[in-house]
Amino acid sequence: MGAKVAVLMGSRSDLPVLEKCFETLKEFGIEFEGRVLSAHRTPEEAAEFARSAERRGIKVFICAAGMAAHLAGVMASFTTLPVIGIPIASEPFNGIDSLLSMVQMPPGIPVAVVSAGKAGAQNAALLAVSIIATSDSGLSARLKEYRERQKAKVLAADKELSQSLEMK
Ligand code: RP5
Repeated sequence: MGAKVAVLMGSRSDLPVLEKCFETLKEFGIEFEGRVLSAHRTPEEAAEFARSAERRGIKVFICAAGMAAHLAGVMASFTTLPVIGIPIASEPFNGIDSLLSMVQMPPGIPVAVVSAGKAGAQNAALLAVSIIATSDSGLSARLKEYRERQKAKVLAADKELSQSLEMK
């Protein structure tokens, strides 16, 4: 079939943050490709990747980057595919720099920015699943089941806490 989601990171140092993203895409059986491509250090390669993505069957981009985090915006400038940005925390501003870079796209070229860091990595994968599920009813059903399992866990924790407090 080929990859449907492109997961890009600005540096190899971003990889540990993306574990949950890969795990979540695998959980839903979504084929993906992962690349280290930098908007600043490898601009030609990044542009070529973005330009060729649609004809290679990619449906969604996920771009993680820190510091002057331009990767998501640069990818979005070369493709009309949806682009999701994950702000990565890095020195010296702890991710505020990457967050502000990503949420300040000028009008006309959108980037959907998720939570910073590991929570964002998971949410980016789930958002990519949601986008692909708009034309895949089986995937949509699996996403609804995922939500139900999540709900059941919270309700179980709530019940357990209530019971333990009653015993005191
Ligand atoms: C960004 O600069 C990367 O996305 C990374 O988060 C940050 C630091 O990169 P390294 O110096 O660790 O390669 O481009």
